[in-house]
Amino acid sequence: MAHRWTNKLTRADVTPEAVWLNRRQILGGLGLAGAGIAVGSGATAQASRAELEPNSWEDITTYNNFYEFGTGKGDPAANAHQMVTEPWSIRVDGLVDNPGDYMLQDLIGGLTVEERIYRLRCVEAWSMVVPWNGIELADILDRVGVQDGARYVAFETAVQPENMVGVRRRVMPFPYVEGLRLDEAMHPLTIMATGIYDRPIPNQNGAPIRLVVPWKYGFKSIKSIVRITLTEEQPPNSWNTLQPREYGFYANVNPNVDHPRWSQADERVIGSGGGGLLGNLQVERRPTEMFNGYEEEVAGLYEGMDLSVFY
Ligand SMILES: Nc1nc2c(c(=O)[nH]1)N[C@H]1C(S)=C(S)[C@@H](COP(=O)(O)O)O[C@H]1N2
Ligand SMILES: [Mo]
Repeated sequence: MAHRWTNKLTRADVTPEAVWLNRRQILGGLGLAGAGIAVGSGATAQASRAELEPNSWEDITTYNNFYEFGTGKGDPAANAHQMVTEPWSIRVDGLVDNPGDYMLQDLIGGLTVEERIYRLRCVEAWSMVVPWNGIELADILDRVGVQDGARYVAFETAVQPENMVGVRRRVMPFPYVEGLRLDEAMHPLTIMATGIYDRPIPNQNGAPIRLVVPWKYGFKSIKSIVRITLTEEQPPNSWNTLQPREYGFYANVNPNVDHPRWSQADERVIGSGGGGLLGNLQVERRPTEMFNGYEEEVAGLYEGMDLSVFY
């Protein structure tokens, strides 16, 4: 890769999880206990914000969208343990030099796993901050060899009807599919996550491997991927196919373009314990940022596109 990306959010932006991170050490500006964990100089300043906007392991793993397991926020945590994630193979096909059915480890083994602390902003106007562990998608694509003529990357989620109650109930068409333009897929912010909080990613969050594209609405970040296809034409994506008036292909986070049924100007912060309510959760609001706060890194990808319109 020409350049790797440097994190701006620190671990102090994430809910300190007792086992994993000692808040007093952060507040004291000290190092962290764990080997290989580095904390930037902004950590102390960020700590008070973290106390106002906590995101815990529990928030991240119990408030989910994963319609294969039902449409309720608690359904994935209740049902996703039924998904079989071992062995896991991923079909790589289309315009690649090395197509085939890869065992997961053969596809990602030896590639650099990094921690990426990203805000996840759902199109439903809530957000949380997640400390992912993952691999740059570009590293995987380089491994399989993208051919000239490929312009998009398509992704597909596993379908295990016997293990997925939402699939059996046909709550939407499955498999869930998504896609990125090749330059979006190759961007260093785009990762394939295999962990959270340095633990294997829980089933409800998309085990054993899912996409994370932090400047786009959460529905782009497709879970439990079993197929990656390099294409010349723009591939379909599930929510756009289902509701083209409401969900686009690009789906870049944009506070200035409202969803037809609600504002995107701000978002409810899961786990913030504020005065507002989201279902039975106490939440506060924060203003939504252009490209979810990653404008500096990604705006260049959309030069010449009219950002005041829905796409
Ligand atoms: N296969 C699949 N991937 C999916 C979804 C889904 O229903 N099925 N939901 C999407 C939506 S709308 C969001 S907001 C994120 C939620 O990720 P999380 O549960 O890890 O926070 O996953 C996305 N990926
Ligand atoms: Mo979402």
